[in-house]
Amino acid sequence: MSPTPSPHSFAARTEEHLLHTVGVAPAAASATELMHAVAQAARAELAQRWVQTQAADRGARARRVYYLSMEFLIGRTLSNALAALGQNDGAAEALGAHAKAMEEVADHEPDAALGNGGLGRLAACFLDSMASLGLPSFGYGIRYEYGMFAQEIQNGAQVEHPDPWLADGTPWEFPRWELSYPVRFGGWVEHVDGKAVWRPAGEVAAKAYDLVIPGHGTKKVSTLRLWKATAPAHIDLNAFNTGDYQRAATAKNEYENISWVLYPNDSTPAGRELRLKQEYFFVAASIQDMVKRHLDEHGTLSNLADQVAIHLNDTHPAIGVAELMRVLVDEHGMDWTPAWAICRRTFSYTNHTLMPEALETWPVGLMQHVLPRHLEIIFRINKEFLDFAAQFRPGDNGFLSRLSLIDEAGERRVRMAHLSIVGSHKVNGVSKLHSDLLVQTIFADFAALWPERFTNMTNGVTPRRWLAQANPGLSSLLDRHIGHGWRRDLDELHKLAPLAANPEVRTEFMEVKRANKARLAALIARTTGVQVNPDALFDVQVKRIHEYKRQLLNVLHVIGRYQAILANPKGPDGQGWVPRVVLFAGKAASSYHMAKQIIRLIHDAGRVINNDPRVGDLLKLVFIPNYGVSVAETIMPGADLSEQISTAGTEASGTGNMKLALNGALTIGTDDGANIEIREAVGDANIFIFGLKTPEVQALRASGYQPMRHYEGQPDLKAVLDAITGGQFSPEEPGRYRGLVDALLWGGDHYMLLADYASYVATQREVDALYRQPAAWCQRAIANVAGMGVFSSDRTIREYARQIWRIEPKP
Ligand code: 26V
Repeated sequence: MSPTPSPHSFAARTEEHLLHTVGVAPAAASATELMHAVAQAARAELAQRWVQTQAADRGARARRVYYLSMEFLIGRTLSNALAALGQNDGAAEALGAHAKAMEEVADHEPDAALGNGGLGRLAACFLDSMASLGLPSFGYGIRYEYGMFAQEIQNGAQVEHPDPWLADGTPWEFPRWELSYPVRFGGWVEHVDGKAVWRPAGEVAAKAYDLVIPGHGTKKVSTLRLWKATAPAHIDLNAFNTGDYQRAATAKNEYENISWVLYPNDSTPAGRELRLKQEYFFVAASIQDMVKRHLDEHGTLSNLADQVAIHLNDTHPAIGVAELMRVLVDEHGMDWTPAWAICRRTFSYTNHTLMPEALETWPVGLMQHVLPRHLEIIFRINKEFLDFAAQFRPGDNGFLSRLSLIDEAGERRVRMAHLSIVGSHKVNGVSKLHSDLLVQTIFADFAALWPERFTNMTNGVTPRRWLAQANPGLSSLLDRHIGHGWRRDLDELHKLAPLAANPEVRTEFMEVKRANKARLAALIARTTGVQVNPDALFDVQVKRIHEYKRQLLNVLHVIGRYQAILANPKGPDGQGWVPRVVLFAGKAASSYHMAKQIIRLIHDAGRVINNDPRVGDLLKLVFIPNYGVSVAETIMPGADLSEQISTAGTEASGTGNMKLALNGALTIGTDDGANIEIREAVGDANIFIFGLKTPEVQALRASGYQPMRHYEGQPDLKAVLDAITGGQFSPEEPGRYRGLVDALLWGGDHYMLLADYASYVATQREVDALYRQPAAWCQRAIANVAGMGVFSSDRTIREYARQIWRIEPKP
């Protein structure tokens, strides 16, 4: 036991909270109870910072940005909060008194997994940067009762379980009891004296819960305000008293289910009516909240666009364009034309994917049923827009029907991306390539009308979570050699570049990587039961499972390597095989059969390879279940090789590619998304780029791609596919992967795995050759870290702030 902490110290306050807030005898506190007590001590300081930030922003009559997003993948809060508050030592002192380490205690906090993948985690990194840059800002979203599903693997297959992350309460949220807004649905619209009057059929209350997002190196914070749906009426007591419990709860559930679940699907707009209600629910509450704040501070809405920037994180909140028009025109009596000018100056929109199936459209009939007044507003916006567009290409009906907010082919549908573009003053993609492709392909007609509206903001990641918190070993190396400044100015990493030639620095760097790999190996053993050798090359592909991301291409290489090891134990060039651990993690959308089959194949192939005594440590294939922010924090620092192998032109940006390179992994990747900019930043010699480039993919597709030619012309590839279809990895069900392989051979191989296979395998050989030279590998790994400064989300947010939101970040 350490000495008693001084009475007002962080440790003393933690001790107080154990007794008074958690309500346990301090000497008997468990790790979970300690986690709550430390969190309470931190919470008090966060509350102070929140109050001060609000007062300062209000006093300065600050222009604010409101970031609307259906997803915020925050992960855990404790370690990040302690670092931001400068209380790491205080917490260590508090826990030391109970003979507990921070890591153990922090592990007891559940992840706030309020997102599917890249888009949601980007929103979380952005909040961290907005807070750290002192940007007056709010994130607005939904307080899902159940976050992203928990993934379990049963017999090699994904099984989904609910994620009741709030079941035991969270120490981090601040319920704002007085903040509740009505959100209305359905009904009809009456037109009285030229004025529209919406007669809704139902109403639900949106209640605010705040999470305080602390800035680093500043006392400023940002706010993540999440809305919970509450029914207007309580349970029906009459029904209850007659024993009809189901009916008693019907009305309550019908409304409250709006904030129950995060749709675990990023490939199809799922859930239909409920999903549309979710989108409108959080947007309507958020806009009421901003309008109220604006009126409190300014007394008029005429200057709204001068004080407010609203950002649409993808099209999910696009209904906000129609909602703001409704509020200004119907509720505040503004004329249509000035209201539209305000809207256009207020909104901006980011697109995050070119995948056609993820571009949201809503059937006109459904919109009419759920939001009849908004549909009228959308029709009027569309009419005025098409009248305007017609002046540019008179008589070109194809042009107009492609631009229209309504897709008239088949069942009429509202195109939410078109609404977002027309209602915004800026539209951006998330990497240079992606932004170029947007204006060349899906938004080409809009770009012809309004070229100046389209721009690029390459994604970034927060160095506080993805380096300082996730990789304490590398952080301390950096602190010793280049100082502490990189946390708030990631460009400082440049100072590391010359040190790559210094053998002592290289040795230190390799020791850090080795320790991180040992930590990752322990996680692999704990979660999969497979023992791996930390000295093997750790080859990592972690991300949502999707055909375009081509986890299957990676598996084909692994199986090809397995066959080659058996055929040629001395290695391809007689120098033996470089031992490899190939690691996957990621979730498949619950309805996405192909993605689930890929997970199954990884497990089936892994079982065979990992148990083959002829292979031993030379090759291991593992899948860590339930990928999420916290798992990623252990994986990123332990990777040697980062797999970023999407078909060129399909991955909008990627951000895992940035996290891995920042932690010293070398990338093997295609010329896609942000990989291209990573290559520019770290230099051609420090990255492995392979495969078809975007124009080549386009040309091959246009000229008639024939995957069968690759199968027939490449015996090694044929052997791999034959082994899979022959049931070598699924002897109990030999036909299990027929569909997967048929999609390649007979289904057109849409993502061109077979076209890139030879180039991929050849490049993997180059990876092996370099890994055999530890000093040369290490030098390149260090060059990767040194070049990653530009991928800080602070840089991204500065660009958004200056070029889109027109808010100067405070130093
Ligand atoms: C679509 C839908 C449709 C309805 C059901 C729920 C849902 C959830 C997400 C999506 C779109 C997913 C788009 C996405 O996550 N894109 C990723 O965004 C990252 C951040 O910009 C980027 O790095 C990745 O390349 C991109 O795939």
